[in-house]
Amino acid sequence: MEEPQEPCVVRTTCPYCGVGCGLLAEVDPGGQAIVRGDPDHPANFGRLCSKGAALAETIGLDGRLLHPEIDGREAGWDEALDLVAARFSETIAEHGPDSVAFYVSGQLLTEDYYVANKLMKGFIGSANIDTNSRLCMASAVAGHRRAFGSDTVPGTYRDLELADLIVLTGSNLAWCHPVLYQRIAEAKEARPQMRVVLIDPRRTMTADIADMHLPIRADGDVALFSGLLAFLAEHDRFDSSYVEAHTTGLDETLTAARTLGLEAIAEGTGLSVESLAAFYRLFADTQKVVTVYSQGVNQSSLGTAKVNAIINCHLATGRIGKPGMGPFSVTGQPNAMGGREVGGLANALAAHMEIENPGHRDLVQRFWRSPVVADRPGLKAVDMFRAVGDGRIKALWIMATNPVDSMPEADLVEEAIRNCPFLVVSDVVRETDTVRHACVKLPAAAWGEKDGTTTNSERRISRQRPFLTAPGAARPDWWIICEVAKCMGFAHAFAYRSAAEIFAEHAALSAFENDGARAFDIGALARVDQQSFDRMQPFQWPQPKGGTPSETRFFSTGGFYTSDRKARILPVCPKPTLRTDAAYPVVLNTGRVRDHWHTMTRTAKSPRLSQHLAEPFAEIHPADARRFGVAEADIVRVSTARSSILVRALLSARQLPGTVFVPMHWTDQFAARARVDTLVPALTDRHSGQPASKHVPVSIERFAAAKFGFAVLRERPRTITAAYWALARCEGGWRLELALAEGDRDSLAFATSLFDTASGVETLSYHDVAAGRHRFACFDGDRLVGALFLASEPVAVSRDWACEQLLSEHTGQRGRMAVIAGRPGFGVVDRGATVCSCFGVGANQIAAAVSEGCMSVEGIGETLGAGTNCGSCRAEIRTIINEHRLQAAE
Ligand SMILES: Nc1nc2c(c(=O)[nH]1)N[C@H]1C(S)=C(S)[C@@H](COP(=O)(O)OP(=O)(O)OC[C@H]3O[C@@H](n4cnc5c(=O)[nH]c(N)nc54)[C@H](O)[C@@H]3O)O[C@H]1N2
Ligand SMILES: Nc1nc2c(c(=O)[nH]1)N[C@H]1C(S)=C(S)[C@@H](COP(=O)(O)OP(=O)(O)OC[C@H]3O[C@@H](n4cnc5c(=O)[nH]c(N)nc54)[C@H](O)[C@@H]3O)O[C@H]1N2
Ligand code: SF4
Ligand SMILES: [Mo]
Repeated sequence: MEEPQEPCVVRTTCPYCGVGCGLLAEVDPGGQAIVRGDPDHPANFGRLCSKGAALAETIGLDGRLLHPEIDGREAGWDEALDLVAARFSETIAEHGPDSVAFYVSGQLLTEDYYVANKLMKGFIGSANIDTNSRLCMASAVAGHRRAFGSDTVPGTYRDLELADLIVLTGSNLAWCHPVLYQRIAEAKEARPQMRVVLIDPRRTMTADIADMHLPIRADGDVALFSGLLAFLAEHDRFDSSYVEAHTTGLDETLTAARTLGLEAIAEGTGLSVESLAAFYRLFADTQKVVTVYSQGVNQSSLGTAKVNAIINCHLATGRIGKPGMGPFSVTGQPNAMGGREVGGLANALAAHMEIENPGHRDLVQRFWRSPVVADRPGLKAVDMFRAVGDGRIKALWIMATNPVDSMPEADLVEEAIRNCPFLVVSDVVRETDTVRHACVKLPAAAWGEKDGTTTNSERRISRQRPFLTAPGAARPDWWIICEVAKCMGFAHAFAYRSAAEIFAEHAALSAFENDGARAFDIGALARVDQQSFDRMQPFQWPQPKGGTPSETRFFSTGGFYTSDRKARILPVCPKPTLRTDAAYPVVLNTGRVRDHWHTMTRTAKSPRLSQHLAEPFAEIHPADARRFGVAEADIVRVSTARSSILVRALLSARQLPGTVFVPMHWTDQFAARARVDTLVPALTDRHSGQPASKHVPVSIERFAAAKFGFAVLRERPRTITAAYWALARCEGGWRLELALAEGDRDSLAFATSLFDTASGVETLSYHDVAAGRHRFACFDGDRLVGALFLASEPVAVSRDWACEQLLSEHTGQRGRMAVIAGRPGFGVVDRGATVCSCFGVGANQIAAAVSEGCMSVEGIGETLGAGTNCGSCRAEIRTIINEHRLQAAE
């Protein structure tokens, strides 16, 4: 398991998604960070996606929280730690352990997570520690535990390459797990007989590799997979010896599933009887099937039922834990899985043990030598913030998550933490919608500076290693937590000197009195010291004492972690809870875009990543747009009774009629009013407590903009007084999309408020009053300070070209007037919206190459370079080629 490192090049792991790609990171002699894919890492074998490839652009210190702050003033660590410990201790002394809480994150490293959980459950004595994984993986965890008796992902990434059929349901793999998508795409190219089915209400970019796309109605999955179980029975596809030996519950489950006829399933899913039958036949006739699922499954009030409906089909056919077969929950965050291992959820203990189990509590307490162990589950995220809101929780510590933007009922969450008597936030960024409310801000070390481990979707534990020094007073999260624990009087149990020592303890606990009773066992690492920790190679669990590293799968021959060692096939109820009505007739679906990560605290630092989709939007089917009087590029208001947001309308036939899609990413830091979670009610799954973030009844209406605008600016504007705005970084400065409401300032006043027109700045302007067009450009010598284009209709100026003007020299009147003209000069091509972030290739360039006869993704790669680095844009390139073909055929 040991291998020497190349000098100066550090082997580490990507801090974004749960694929867990290995990276090679270094700082070149000029001080520039360089990040590449690690060719030897078994998750990616050198591949990267656009986000991983742009990591070096996101590690700058602008916006970093560099020192502890108390009530807005800079403080030393001693003062900050003493205060946090004192306020938590006082609150506990006065109101009991359940009056305090931690809200943590799948973006913590395992070692950070382990000590946070140990402090809360074993020393404070409450289980009020929950994590943003509640919004992400909780339904998968609950489904696994119900079916397998443990939270165990049976398969491996290799299964995705070995399968003959991959069913992707509720997963936009092309954008959210791009390297897994690339691995499947390559496997399919090598073995064209491999089939891919995509089940998603939207025709996402993932459809590019799908042989069949089933545009399922919101929450139709339970009915779909129940129908599949009945079909498999009818066509005699069950593996009766597996079912007999290793499962219980098939008969009842089948009886329940059979109550639904194909017609009713068609009704519940919105799919035709023919396409249902085609999918069922394909599944029935293919032995090697992997069903991959993600947030379209988990984030639902039926999330756990969906997970069990999927697992039922795999158990009944014995297609589990064998090469190329199994249900496969892909994790979102880099360490979602590690958090589950340490028991970071409020209803778990540590090392996959159960809080309700007295034997487990006793074991953990003896191992920790702790005064208490929480003896009942704590509050899950939604309930936790409610308890903050009504004053039951009086001291809250948030680490590595931004709940003011990512929790449902986000305005209530903000209100709750604003009024919380004592709020501590550990973050790497100084100003987020959450950090701004903290009494105490604690500066955490960021990716590149941190040392520890993460576990990816295939149970592979990899090292994150530092290659940069932590700036200012920033410290690793584990250190911060341990120092607070020491100040609270628990020094003996938190005296770790390194992440390696914490990891060794975590490994030892996983093996402690285990003897095969618990799936999670990494006892082989229990004696890891600093040297072997530093050399640790990525490995999959389990890795019990004495084991040698190998590829591991679970359950091919049973061995479940239930009392009788059998899996549970479980009846599921397909009744959707979603109700649209006349006032809120459209289903809002939320999720991710290719080049942004969650609340954009890191990806928004990269100009490259900010160009792909530079403002918040609602994807609307053209028929709905007609129905609601919305035109392309209008601003639309999306509303519930609770709140409303303003976003750009993108008309798209990829959207199912009656639904809109809005990304989760835009916050108050980057847009006027686009926090989509202010619309989402806190409706949760009854087993998992996971909120239904994908299905919200809403209304949409056109926002009557008095003026539309676009601006480029060298400096970030201090205030923007427009009803709609969205800021994004570009090379050389910022780009700003705008819409002014009737009654907002007039054009000139608005332009003046936007630019810092210090003395010496020359302003050119152009006005066509009749047409309602106004343009302003401010120059400082030869350099553009900013340009603003206002019009009565959506501004048609080339964004890409306008951004470039910030970098160009503008000599003479002619050069400056070209900016005011708002378009490239003669002979200069407008590249159009960025498609390939790596090489900055735009849609217009690709379309031009296609018109010149370049009809393949490879051809575009050869001509323009696009798609040849990380490959994340290959599906979009293919779409442009196909659209061109269609147009040519019309
Ligand atoms: N670029 C990027 N990648 C990321 C992230 C990111 O922020 N940006 N975040 C990471 C994290 S933490 C996570 S959890 C993952 C999430 O990864 P995914 O789950 O793949 O991403 P989402 O966009 O949230 O949702 C997936 C799809 O579910 C579909 N869906 C909605 N409702 C239903 C339904 O009822 N049934 C079915 N079958 N489908 C439905 C949506 O239309 C959407 O296309 O991504 C990870 N990777
Ligand atoms: N409507 C809707 N809502 C959703 C979702 C959805 O699909 N739709 N998805 C949900 C899902 S799956 C998820 S995972 C969540 C994600 O939501 P969040 O976790 O709230 O989003 P992030 O932007 O990843 O927040 C991470 C924070 O941690 C900080 N940070 C980064 N690294 C470190 C570190 O090393 N230490 C510390 N202390 N801080 C650090 C970042 O600056 C940032 O402020 O959103 C959920 N909310
Ligand atoms: S797929 Fe992309 S975001 Fe995910 S781990 Fe790999 S490089 Fe990072
Ligand atoms: Mo997630």
